[in-house]
Amino acid sequence: MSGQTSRLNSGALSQLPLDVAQPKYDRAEVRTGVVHLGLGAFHRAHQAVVFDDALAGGDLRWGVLGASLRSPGVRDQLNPQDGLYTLVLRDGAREDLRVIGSGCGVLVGPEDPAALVAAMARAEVHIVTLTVTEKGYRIDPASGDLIFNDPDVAADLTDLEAPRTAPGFLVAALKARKAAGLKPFTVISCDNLPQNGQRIRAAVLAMAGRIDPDLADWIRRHGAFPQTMIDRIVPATTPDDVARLTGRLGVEDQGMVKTEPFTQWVIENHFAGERPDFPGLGVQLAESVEPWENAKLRLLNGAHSALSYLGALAGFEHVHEVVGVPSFRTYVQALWDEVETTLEPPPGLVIADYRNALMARFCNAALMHRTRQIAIDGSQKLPQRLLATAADRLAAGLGIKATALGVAAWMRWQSGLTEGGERFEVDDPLAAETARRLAEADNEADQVLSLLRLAAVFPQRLAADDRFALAVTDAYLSLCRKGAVEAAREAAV
Ligand code: CS2
Repeated sequence: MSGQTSRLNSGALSQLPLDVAQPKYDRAEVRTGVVHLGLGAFHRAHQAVVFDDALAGGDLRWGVLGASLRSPGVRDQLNPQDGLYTLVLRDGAREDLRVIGSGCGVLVGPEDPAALVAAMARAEVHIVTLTVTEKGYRIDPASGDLIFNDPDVAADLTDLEAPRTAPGFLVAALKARKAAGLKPFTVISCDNLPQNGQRIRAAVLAMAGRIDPDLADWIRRHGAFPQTMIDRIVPATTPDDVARLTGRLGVEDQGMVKTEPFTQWVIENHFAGERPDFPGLGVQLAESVEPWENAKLRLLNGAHSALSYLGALAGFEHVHEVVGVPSFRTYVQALWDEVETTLEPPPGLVIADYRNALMARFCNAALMHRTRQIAIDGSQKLPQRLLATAADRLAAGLGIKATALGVAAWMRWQSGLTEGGERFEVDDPLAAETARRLAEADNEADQVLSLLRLAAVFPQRLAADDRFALAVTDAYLSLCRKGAVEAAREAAV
């Protein structure tokens, strides 16, 4: 990126083009009511915007202190910009720009873990939100249990002064709050995990229970871990995006995020203390989030994953290109038909409309959403996105042809080779293990059986179901012999 152009910061706001929206509230008066763990693009394009709306509405309690639990990259993007960055909304030819001002600084967990714990323990913090990706929870995807033999979890259990994991930071900060006579903060998981609130609660209680049973008891009685459904498509920012925005702004914004107009957040109505006026900010509070979550994880994310593996195997780089291929488009409808029988839609959700809207979102060419971005960490994503549908359908005696192809496409992706012969690195915590299993198997059918024995991915009951093994094997053989486009066509018949 150019060192010539100056950066977006508070001083540059007055010179921005008039069609760029920007914070109208007094940023100097903003308090830090929220700490966010895992400050990626998704948070900046979603929750940070809601808190920015709260500030714009005059409630200045909801500034966000962001934390990276890994690298300092995002701190170096945002701190020199006084926390400011541009939200770029793209839909076809339309592009709307808005500078978001809710960020109150960025800390890097590994550099100074105690500083982050102290920040989370401050009385003015009422909410801790998380987007640490599925694997950041240190939970076994198949069982939902905290992985006690994960080296970082083990380190947190022996030395909570310098936590390394998301559950570790939460436990350390809750411990400090208890000692200071404060209430717990509300923990809001914003990752695409099933029952995300219950899962992070279970991980926190499991860790706290080993460290200090009284603390675990206090968290159990006073803590709140509402379940959420969270939705907005946020492709990774590219250097081209930054260059294009620099052209519009006249200053360089290294923290920009690009996204679609659609956004949705449903939160279980259960808080430990204060919260912003979520309903007034367009956030739905619900007594039960599960029906929303299942619909979103299985329809949107399930289709996203299946389309990404199939499309990327066939050499398509972006989601809108994949759904431009007739057989992939028909395949998604077949997948959604399968999913639909497993859902109990909540009041206010009409599945037919939801499907139409999803297809339109997938077709948004201006997003340039890369299939390989979605393909990351499939072993963590498969259970909630595709396997849950398969299990429910089989329990009801129904077929799973389209769902099985999504699972088979993930297996095929683990080979690290596209249909065009291009080698790529499989970005998945189980990549080494899946590569070994694929290499050691005698034939293609054995490859499937060997991968089905991955207990961290496939619940035992499903792996042991012959109907499941057969459907996935058929789909896998069809993929190997005929390629993704033809396999998708067959799966939709
Ligand atoms: C995507 C999600 O990368 C992925 O795995 O499926 O990030 C998806 O874009 C969001 O969940 C949409 O809300």
